[in-house]
Amino acid sequence: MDEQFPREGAPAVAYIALGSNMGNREQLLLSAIGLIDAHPNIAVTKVSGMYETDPVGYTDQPPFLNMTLAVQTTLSPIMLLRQLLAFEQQLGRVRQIRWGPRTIDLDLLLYDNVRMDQEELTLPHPRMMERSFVLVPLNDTMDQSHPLQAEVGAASEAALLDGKEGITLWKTINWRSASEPFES
Ligand code: X6L
Ligand code: MG
Ligand code: MG
Repeated sequence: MDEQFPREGAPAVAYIALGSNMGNREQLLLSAIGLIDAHPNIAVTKVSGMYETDPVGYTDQPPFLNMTLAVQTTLSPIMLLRQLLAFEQQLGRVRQIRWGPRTIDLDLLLYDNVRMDQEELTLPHPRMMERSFVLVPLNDTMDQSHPLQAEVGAASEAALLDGKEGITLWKTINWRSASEPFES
């Protein structure tokens, strides 16, 4: 089987979290969206707002811009993950300190209703429900019909309301895909 085209039938819907806190953060996020959408087997269907967020984990670093995308893809979860890591490399990511500053971070959050726990990839992302900088943008892009939508919506509302999470809307962007989403 061709590794690049492992699926039959309708494309999967996946959600990807983006983060940057080095260099021209906004341009890096826009370049990442461009690379992702230009891939022949991935189409960006929704783009969240861009949020400026206080760093968590390792807090002595500059603020992040975070956002999320909804995509359609015919790649398998593992092939999508590997492609995201390749895009990080193309955008100059150098892994230095754990949880330290990065030009671009691309995390696979959800892939259809797939649950898996492998060394290379765990789905859903095991820590997404604890991270407001993921949940707030994710809520912008998640379908009403998604099984996690209510939970993500409530957590995101709480995070924005109490204001202690250090998340502010930076800007909203209009995304017009260069390619049509796949037929479904
Ligand atoms: C205790 C221990 C509490 C560790 C939190 C949380 C560690 C998140 C790592 C943690 C802990 C992470 C981003 C970030 C990072 C980002 C913002 C991580 C990995 N990435 N902060 N910190 N946005 N705002 O994308 O997510 S490092
Ligand atoms: Mg991350
Ligand atoms: Mg990552």
